[in-house]
Amino acid sequence: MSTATLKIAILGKGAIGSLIAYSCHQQKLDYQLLLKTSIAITLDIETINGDKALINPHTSDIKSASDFDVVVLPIKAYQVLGALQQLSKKIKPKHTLVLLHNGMGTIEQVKALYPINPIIAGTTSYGAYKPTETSVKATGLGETHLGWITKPDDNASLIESSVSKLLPPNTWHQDIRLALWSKLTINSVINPLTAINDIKNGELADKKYQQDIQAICSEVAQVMNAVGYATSTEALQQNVMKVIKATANNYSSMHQDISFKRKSEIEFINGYVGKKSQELNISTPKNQELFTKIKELEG
Ligand code: KPL
Repeated sequence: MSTATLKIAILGKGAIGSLIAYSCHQQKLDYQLLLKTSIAITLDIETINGDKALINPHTSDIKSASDFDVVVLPIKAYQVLGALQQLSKKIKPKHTLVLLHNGMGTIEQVKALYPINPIIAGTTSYGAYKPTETSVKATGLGETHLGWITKPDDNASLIESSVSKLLPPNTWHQDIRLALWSKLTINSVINPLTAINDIKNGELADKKYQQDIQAICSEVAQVMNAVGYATSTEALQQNVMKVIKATANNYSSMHQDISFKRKSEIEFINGYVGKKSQELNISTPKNQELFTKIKELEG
């Protein structure tokens, strides 16, 4: 394994997966896109600066992927397990798995399937959407938080430098779970409230939503404290309000999922808060209420 030969596989051609493919293309990295079928595709990318590019990534059928060192999973949380099962014949214990999605709960699933593999978990605030099947428009230059869940004995820094090229700038965390909880709180508030009220993120700054926001943050703070992360309702709320302002013009991913009648990530967001709270005997009725409402909207 050397930097020049580190082979990257990217699962799917979702918005973030396509941005990663573009990043690999620009930096001339050795990469392939793993798709359900290995059809030739041209991805039409528009960056945040308005630059446009057409790229023809090397694609492989997920079941007959060429060799790789690192597989990046920029897919929805509920797709992770199924995708890894489909890839199971190709995944060897030395392969690094990179989880990159909203919500929590997949680390436990992946560790159960691949107890030996190096695993990186991450969260990114890059924004992008797909106006068509093969076009991607970046809506925000974000930052990426990454950390090892299972660190390999060898080559960790080589893998880190390679993964750091995908969606820079990056912060590597000793304990990525804290960063994941922080993002989970943001998503527990913004995603269901924007979807239920059919609004853009920025509208959540209105006075009428503050009681709900406080209730969600208070429940998440109790769960976080119980799992060992000292925080307060106020600290979480302040952070959520910052993101509401920074992403004021966006429709959240859950708003988009519900509007386009797609499955949402609610089970891995407010559902995860609910699951953890049950294990810890903490009551989280607001998160439960939002979970139920989104499930009804999913139909
Ligand atoms: O991650 C997001 C999402 O929409 O899923 C936020 C941060 C809420 C931005 O819209």
